Amino acid sequence: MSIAAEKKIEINGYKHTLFESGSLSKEELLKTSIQFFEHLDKRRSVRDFSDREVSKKAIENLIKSASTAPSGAHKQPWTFCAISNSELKSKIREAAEVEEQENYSGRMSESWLRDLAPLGTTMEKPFLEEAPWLIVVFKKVYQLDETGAKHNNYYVNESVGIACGMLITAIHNAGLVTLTHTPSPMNFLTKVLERPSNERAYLLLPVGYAKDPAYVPDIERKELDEVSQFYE
Ligand code: IYR
Repeated sequence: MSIAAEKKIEINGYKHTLFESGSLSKEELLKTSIQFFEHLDKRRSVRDFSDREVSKKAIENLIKSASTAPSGAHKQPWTFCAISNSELKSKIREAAEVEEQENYSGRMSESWLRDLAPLGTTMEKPFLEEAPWLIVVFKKVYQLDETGAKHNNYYVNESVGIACGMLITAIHNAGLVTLTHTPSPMNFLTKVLERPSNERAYLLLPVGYAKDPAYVPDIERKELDEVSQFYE
């Protein structure tokens, strides 16, 4: 039995609000955790997109989901740029392929290329024009205030990485597909999208429906005992 708790209180002079969680029974916990795993286990990186439209509203909701991620000192050091404009998508494809040409024909090691071979990736990136939306995630390495003074953000890579994971999960949950494209180096995105000097491109996610049919590499995930160690 718990006592009715106050909704708002002060701790050390700072406002706090009651955390309301939906705690589950032991059985419900097992059921929902396995169901969520089975749902996430269906996610695959897909490179072939249908030209079926995805509404702006849906993309906004996906970004709102990603932006619920935890971040260092709650700085939320990210900007999600959502692009459906065809000219911009073509510009991005062109610039990404210039970099990828360099990557695939010299910058990447032989062993890296061998590791990628089963995934069928090449320097050609048609999905950058075919997907109805591209989401380019930028990290904010620092924040500028009204006076132009710089303020630090904390654990920026960790924070933005977590937000990207949540974005990928939201995309999958919406029945859409994506892949994590990391054109390297990515600074051309700052120019094409005219981003401010405190932002650096972090990840590019094309978003849309999968082409029907679409094929993905026939690969397996590691088993639980290969990715975990329990200390009881
Ligand atoms: N950035 C390149 C190469 C690439 C690298 C890895 I590691 C991948 O898992 C997939 C691709 C590209 O996007 O093609």
